Amino acid sequence: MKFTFNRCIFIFGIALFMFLDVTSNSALAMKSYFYDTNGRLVQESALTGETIRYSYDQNGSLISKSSGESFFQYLSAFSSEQGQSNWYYQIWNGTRYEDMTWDAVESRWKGKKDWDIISKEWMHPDGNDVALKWVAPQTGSIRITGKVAKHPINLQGDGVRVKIMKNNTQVWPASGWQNISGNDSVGVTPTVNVNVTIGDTLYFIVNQNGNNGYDATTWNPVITYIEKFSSAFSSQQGRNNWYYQTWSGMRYEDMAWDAAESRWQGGKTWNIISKEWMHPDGDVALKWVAPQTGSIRITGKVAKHPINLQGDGVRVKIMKNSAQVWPASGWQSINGDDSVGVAPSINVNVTIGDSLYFIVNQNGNNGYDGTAWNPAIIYIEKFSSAFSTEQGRNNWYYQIWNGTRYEDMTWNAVESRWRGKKDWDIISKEWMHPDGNDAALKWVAPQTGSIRITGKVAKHPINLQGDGVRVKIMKNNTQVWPASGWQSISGDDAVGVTPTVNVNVTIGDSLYFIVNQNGNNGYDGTTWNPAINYIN
Ligand SMILES: [Ca+2]
Ligand SMILES: [Ca+2]
Ligand SMILES: [Ca+2]
Repeated sequence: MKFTFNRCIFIFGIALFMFLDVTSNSALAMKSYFYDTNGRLVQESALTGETIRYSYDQNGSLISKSSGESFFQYLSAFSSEQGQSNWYYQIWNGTRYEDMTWDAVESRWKGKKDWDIISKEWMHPDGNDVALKWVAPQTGSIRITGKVAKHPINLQGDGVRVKIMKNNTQVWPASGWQNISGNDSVGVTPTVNVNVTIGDTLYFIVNQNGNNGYDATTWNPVITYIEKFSSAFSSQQGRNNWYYQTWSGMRYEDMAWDAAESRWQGGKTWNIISKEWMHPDGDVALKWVAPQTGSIRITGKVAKHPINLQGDGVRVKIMKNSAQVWPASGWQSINGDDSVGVAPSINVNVTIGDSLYFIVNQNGNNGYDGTAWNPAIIYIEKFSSAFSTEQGRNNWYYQIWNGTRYEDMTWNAVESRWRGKKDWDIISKEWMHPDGNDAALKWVAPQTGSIRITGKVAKHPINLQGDGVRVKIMKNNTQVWPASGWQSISGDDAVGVTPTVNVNVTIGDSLYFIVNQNGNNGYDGTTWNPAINYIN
């Protein structure tokens, strides 16, 4: 059903509009809105990829609004701007990637040679390979899908060869090229899972094979962040970083895949983990192994399954390795008839290889103990993912610098933003504004190591006037970017700059992302979305 629905959208096309969301006081959220041909909103995506999907019945009535996984699709993101929605249009000349240029007359991208082309519907190589590039806006695990095939009006010639790279490493096929023969309109659909760090680059490359006659190729890559367990569920242990286990009281043991029932089966009859529910016969445990070091947020409701609302209930907890992380101690009880359940929201620092266990215990007996638990895990180094109403939450603080010292701002619940001493000392999720005082985002290192700081800073699109701002990054009392003085951002600079800085930090070190008003404070709304990742 979902497939059919999506397919309709793809066939008839999606109109993409970007505008400023002014529906709330906090305002100013840059989002992309996707509509179907009937003008119904079908997807709402923040620049980080955080996505809400809307579904409708045949009468056009809204039937669901759900937080989807962060989701990036080339076809709906196609743009006349390099980098828009994280996509770039390039050629590979055998030595390096080069940006294509937009051909406004033909509404498509062109490279150095006549038939180096990327349009919304097809790619065409010409000696040079053509490459669709996608840059990861956040750290996490992704799944890459999307069919590649010859274009229906070019079903001749000696075909093309395709592959997917992550930075300089090939991720699909295992080696060499995937051949697509000249008349192959069916093509192939890769399914590849890859861990990415913010800033990592994927390339979807088409090579002409032999000659370039009739080489138009359709490729619609789809990239989905799969931190949510239900999106990552698999019939293989360890796939997407998830494992399916039982806990004997002494040790964890892998379950076995039951192909007939499409679920995991432990040693006892009712030790079961399916995509929709877990059932203990003793304890069952979902295990997630951190693919990289960083700070994560764990959410996701746990409740009794709707068809098992009887019995003496279950008990649940979350462990990191052998230390309990939720609840504070003991177990969280879920009553037999509790279909509402509880939704933990926990922030934890992990080192690559750390294990999280989501454990369900049968409590009393195991009658009717089917339990629905859909843990979601996201890395929260990116400020926009970590923004909070609490100082220090997710390691971020909201401050002013008054020329002498840093002072905490206070949360304004009405406006959903942080406020300092003066009227325009403001930090919201989407923008910062100085007012005599500098506005300062502070991040405190949760562990010792080497980090990379990235994330664009620019004037906010609705404040493109005035004498601009000045920005810098400090580590404790030492400036780390720019080399000295300030980085100026002129009043109308919506493009801005993206620092890339590597710094060693010791646990407890503070980084400050500082915006100074420069001259006066008129129109000084500034977007800055720092991303911090441990790189060791
Ligand atoms: Ca060819
Ligand atoms: Ca029970
Ligand atoms: Ca100014």
